Amino acid sequence: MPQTFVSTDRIRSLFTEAMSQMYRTEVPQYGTLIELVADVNAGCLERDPDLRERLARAGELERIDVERHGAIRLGTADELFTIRRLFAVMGMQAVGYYDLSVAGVPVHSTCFRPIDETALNINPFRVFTSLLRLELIEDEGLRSEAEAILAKRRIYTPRAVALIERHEQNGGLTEAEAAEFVAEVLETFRWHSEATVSAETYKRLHDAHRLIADVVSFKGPHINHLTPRTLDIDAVQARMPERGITPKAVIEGPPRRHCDILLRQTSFKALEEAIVFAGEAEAVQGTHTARFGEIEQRGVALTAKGRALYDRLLASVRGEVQVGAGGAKAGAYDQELAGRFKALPDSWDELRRQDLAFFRYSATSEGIAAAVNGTLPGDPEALIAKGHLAFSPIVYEDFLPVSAAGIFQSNLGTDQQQNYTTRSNRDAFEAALGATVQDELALYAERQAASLDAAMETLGLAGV
Ligand code: OOG
Ligand code: NI
Repeated sequence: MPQTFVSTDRIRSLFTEAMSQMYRTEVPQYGTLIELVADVNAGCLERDPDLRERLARAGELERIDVERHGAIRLGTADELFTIRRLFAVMGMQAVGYYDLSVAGVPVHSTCFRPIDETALNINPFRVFTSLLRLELIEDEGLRSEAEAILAKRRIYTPRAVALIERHEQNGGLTEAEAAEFVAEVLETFRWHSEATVSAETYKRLHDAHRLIADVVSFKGPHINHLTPRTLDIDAVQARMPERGITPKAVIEGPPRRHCDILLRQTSFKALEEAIVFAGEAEAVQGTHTARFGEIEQRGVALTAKGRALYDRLLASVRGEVQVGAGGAKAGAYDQELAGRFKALPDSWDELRRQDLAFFRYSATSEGIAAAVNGTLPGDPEALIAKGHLAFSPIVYEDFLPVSAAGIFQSNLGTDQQQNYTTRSNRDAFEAALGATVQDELALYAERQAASLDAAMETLGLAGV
């Protein structure tokens, strides 16, 4: 009898739900953040019936509070190689290369996410996945010690690996296998309060870089945050303290605008958690700071041209105002950001005309009716002007390296912004991954082109 496989989208949704449940139990403050986000989202929808209507039509209302991303940090090339195969079971592929050494964080990263539009609409859950770069540790003795510790651990259960292989061989998993797979992979992302190293080793790793201690000292790559979507990130940021949550000093990314672009995100500071060190006859207590909660608000994906303008404006703001430790100058930073970003057009039509952002085109019902009665002009601009062709923003599905660095920094105990010179090593990352990472801009460009082709065909203008 042929087996029936469940869709990769379904497995990804089961996984998202299981991770959310697990993380809320592990980090109660995250549950508080989720409640605040739900309250703010509900308020937004009440005040803005148009927004509610738009989200309802897009089928987004029911899953507004479902998490949009999480993050893990891996220790070895083998771990990265296997995580690619693991995420493939859930329809997630590596998109983009992020070099975080620019921010003094010894990792490089990619984003595992679904790529086609249908899958993104069903559940866009992504995992920002970093690989530790031990070659950036200067102390050779410490480097080889860390390598030896990492070489000994096994972060995937044997059953998870067997199910990954089954997926690869059979081309899918059955419902029962999918449920088992999700339960097994949860073990990889679970928090372990028992360190695998002694207090003394932990201290040396920690002194080299807090992040090195986080990756090397534990049994697995605990999920370090989850991130729901908010409809008003400024409101959530402002109201965190009401609920006893300390937000990072500034919201990362672009300022608040009428037409949202790229990604805005902010987090609450990582918690100090009790851990137990290994080795000694008596359990030695300590603390570790790694896990936090984050929120995100996404806007339109920018073209290479739009992105270059974004990068230039952001760099000019950061050159002018540096947010200090403890959040000094946060207000001045926000003001400068809002001011300088006036140089980036804030209307959908301008963003489109100036080729700054990606859009999804569709034939309007008026256009379809007009096409029945005669031939339409072949020029998209003319079609838009006549109301025959409509366009809507394509959502940015990826991450921003400067923002990611800010999130990392804040959760390594400081809000201080630092800028280092780049030492990127994409080839080594892809060699470890066992695949090339996909180019996010090419993915958006393809979706825009495909939507325009389809719309033109619907209007009887194929091949024009
Ligand atoms: C990942 C930080 C990056 C984001 O949203 O930009 C990130 C980490 O701290 O491991 O998640
Ligand atoms: Ni994040």
